[in-house]
Amino acid sequence: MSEFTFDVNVAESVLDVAIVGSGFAGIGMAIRLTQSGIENFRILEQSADIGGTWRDNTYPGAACDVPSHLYSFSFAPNPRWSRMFAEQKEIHGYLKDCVDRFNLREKTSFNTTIVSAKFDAGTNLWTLTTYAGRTLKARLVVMATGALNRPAYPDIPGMEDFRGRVFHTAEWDHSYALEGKKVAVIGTGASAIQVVPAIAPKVKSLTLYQRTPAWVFPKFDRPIKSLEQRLYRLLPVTQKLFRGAIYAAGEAATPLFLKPSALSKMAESIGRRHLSRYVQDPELREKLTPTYALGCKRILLSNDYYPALARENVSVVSCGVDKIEGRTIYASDGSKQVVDAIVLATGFKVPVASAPFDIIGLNGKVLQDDWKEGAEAYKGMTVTGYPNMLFTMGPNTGPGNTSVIFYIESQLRYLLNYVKEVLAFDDASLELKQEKQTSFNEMIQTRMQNTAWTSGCHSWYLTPSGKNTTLWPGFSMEYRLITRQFDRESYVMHLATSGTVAESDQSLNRLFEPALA
Ligand code: N01
Repeated sequence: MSEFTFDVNVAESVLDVAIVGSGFAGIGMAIRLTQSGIENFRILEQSADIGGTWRDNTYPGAACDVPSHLYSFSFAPNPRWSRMFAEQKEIHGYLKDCVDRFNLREKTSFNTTIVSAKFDAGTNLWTLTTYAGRTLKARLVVMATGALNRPAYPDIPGMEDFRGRVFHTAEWDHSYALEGKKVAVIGTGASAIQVVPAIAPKVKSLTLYQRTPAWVFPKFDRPIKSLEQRLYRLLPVTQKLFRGAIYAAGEAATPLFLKPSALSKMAESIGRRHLSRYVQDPELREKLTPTYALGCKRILLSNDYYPALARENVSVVSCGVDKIEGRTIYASDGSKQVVDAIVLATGFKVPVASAPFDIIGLNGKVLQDDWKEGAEAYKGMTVTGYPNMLFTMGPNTGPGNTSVIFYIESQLRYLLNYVKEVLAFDDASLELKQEKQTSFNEMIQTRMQNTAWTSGCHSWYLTPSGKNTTLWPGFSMEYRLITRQFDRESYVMHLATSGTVAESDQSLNRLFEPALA
């Protein structure tokens, strides 16, 4: 399939909205635009299929650690979830269903990798350039490129010359059979705790390289019975109520992250009990006991991770890897291990630390430069100097304790109103006032102080200088409330033909009578 699978004339005309990426955020935005009667948009997807992280992460055991009723769109509920915590295939299937249900496939250009976006203040248009060198113009761009989609490879001397197979969890090599093999897994994050139990029974031996142990809690997973599914289908309000209850439980846990406290100490004891229930060996138990505050790194849910580590064919090396020679891994504690394959469960390059491609805004401003010391945006969605460039899952909008879909939906509402304001004119752009971005980020970083996330551990939430540019430092409901209304007064409107429009004309909103509540 080639780039621009849509009519070439469309490529030559101007899109109202270009959506980059077809994961949850991109699909959600497309659905919201469709429901609002805005049809002149396209989704630009670099791969041959939709789905983002749920297309890419196919490693054995891949599943969601947020309950499915909450990890799905409130405006596209799925009464057929087969488990409380769905597996990757089912979530990918759900997204494909959404695409079909809202006829989005014909609006998607596959194999279309955007490599740059440049704003022209003379026309108020963005020009997007693809990897193949083609261009298209759009009035607004919605960046839905995902938070965690670029695998991070560890810089281990000798890894490139490893004489076995090595692959990242996000790029699983399904052609390679692990059965009977000696396997090393590097990393102990959310991906590792899923893949280790899935492969441990098949492999000859598994050595887990753990730099930092994780806090692991019980996962209340179970199959959802057909009777329950029928109830959700026939009486959708029951699923809504259940979703609400799951949301409320997650929200109630927010104080655990905002400040290490007596409550977090109590919660830590649940984690320690979970560990001692499955791991009898005191030496192994000690290795697996975290020494940093609960919540500093992502809290993980699993019922089979600790039992897998207690297996005879599994061993835990509690340090990093120094070097690899031939098929031998040398750990920093001096131990060595000969293996056939290495699984890198080493996480992702966090994109909010840099723009995913060249984004050039007003007066030649380059977003990568602006974000060199850590990304920042206003409400995680707009950035001064980059009018009509809209971010989903941008800086400081990641959840520490609830579903990312809740944050995405908050953003879709806000961004939809932004889009309507711009499209009410023929050639308008909305530029964020600098003081809004500055004061918003000062507030974020002030609130970030003394939270569990900045209490002293190494995590992908933080930039190398220790600034948290990824998470929202409060209750998710607060985020919902500040994104509920589009604050037009935070922006200055420029018309390409006649200059600046300082004040908002609220009546323009009526041009787009929302089809949604
Ligand atoms: O990655 P991570 P992940 N030598 O960055 C270790 C989402 N997700 O893919 O902790 C040795 O958490 C590193 O060690 P340390 C979710 O948001 C969601 O597991 O830095 N080790 C760490 O243990 C999650 O948070 C689901 O000391 C090295 C690990 O690699 C995010 O993705 C499922 C190393 C990386 O852990 C990332 O999770 C899976 C080195 N050189 C993922 N370099 C859901 O269920 C790194 N490490 C929704």
